[in-house]
Amino acid sequence: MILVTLKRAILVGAVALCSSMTLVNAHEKAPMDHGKMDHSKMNHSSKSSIKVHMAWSRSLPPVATNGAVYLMIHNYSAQAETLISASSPMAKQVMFHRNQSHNGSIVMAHQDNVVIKAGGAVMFKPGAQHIMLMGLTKPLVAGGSFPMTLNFEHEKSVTVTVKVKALQ
Ligand SMILES: [Cu+2]
Repeated sequence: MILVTLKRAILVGAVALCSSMTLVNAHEKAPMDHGKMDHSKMNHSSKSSIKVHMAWSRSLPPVATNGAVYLMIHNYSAQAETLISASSPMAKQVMFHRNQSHNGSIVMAHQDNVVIKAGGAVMFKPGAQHIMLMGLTKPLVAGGSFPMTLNFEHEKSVTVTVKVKALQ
């Protein structure tokens, strides 16, 4: 399972905090043992947290011009988060789509953004909400993978590895 979190960003913050603490304690005889600091508690006190996992894409014939990415976004923060854009070297443009019924047929409707409720999650899955790779730059080959960056309104961007799976 792919689990990409904002741990790195949180870690940077924690390191910065440790550095300032080191400065504060520099003149004391017994400097604080940073190894004993509970960094997990600091993570939980973080204002917001976005986790993206299970990112995958379906392999397609080389003639395919567009593809789709499916994944799940969890919002562990106390405020709603909005996914505002996404990008990947795999496509010229990345869009958010929702399948809608229109005059008796299913069409893909473009979404400018996707809101993830506080404490909620949004799932992009086949036949429903999905992330569209418009203008593939390379074929989607089973067994391969590629990066995708998700940009949020409040949180820092999250880059996930998308695994390409064969159609079953
Ligand atoms: Cu689509």
